[in-house]
Amino acid sequence: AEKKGRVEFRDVTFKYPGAEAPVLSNISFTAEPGKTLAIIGSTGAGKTTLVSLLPRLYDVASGDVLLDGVPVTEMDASEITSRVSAVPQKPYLFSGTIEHNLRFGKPDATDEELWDALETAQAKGFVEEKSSGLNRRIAQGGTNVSGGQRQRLSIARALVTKPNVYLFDDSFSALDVATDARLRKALKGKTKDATVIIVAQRVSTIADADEILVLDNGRIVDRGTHDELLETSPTYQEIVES
Ligand code: DCP
Ligand code: MG
Repeated sequence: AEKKGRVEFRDVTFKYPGAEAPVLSNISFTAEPGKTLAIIGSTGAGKTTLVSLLPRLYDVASGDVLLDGVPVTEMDASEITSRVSAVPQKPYLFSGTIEHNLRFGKPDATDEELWDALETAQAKGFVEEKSSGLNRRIAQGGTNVSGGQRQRLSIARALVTKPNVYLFDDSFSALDVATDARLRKALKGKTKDATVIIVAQRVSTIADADEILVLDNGRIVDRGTHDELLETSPTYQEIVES
């Protein structure tokens, strides 16, 4: 069967409600199933805004965001949620058990699926270390787990839903470089048929992406693979050296 999850932005411009200037201008790109698209750029460049347009946290001012050729503005919320899993830059956990948090997007997931997702997200050891396991309680806002653990549980939650598209907004930044690398390797095996879009701060996180978009001030200023950008993009070189 044909793989699903092709994401296309066509000349997208976006302004926050009430703002004068657009924070995104003329954004066009395609992300294909089985591939990883990365987005990098300085703080305030518009990365989070860009990835929030696919799950329709906001709608575009002009242009189109399409999922498998259909504008997301024509899809209902439940279809988008079942097909697109977003791990937000500031992941949230609910007060309740780890199990409750993981099953959020797929209530009928089996325990095996939950453990499998935890293993990929490098969070299995953390859950196993207490005898309460999946029944361990998370405080409201996830305040009784560390930032890195919150990120990994949030990644596991996204994996449980088995979507067509994964959006990771700076999801690996709280992890040490070795855990980041292990997690992304495990992730690769589990997301082979899906479209993966990764927003990152660290070049090491995205160096192996199929395509990298360099975002600056709401515009895509350069695009290519890591090796291509090292040759052609002063903005990318600056990020590499920072
Ligand atoms: N912005 C806004 N209103 C919001 C969110 C953001 O006016 N609710 C503005 C702040 C920035 C611009 O939009 O000028 C882009 O913000 P992003 O959060 O999209 O930027 P990044 O995700 O690239 O920044 P960071 O790397 O800090 O996460
Ligand atoms: Mg951001």
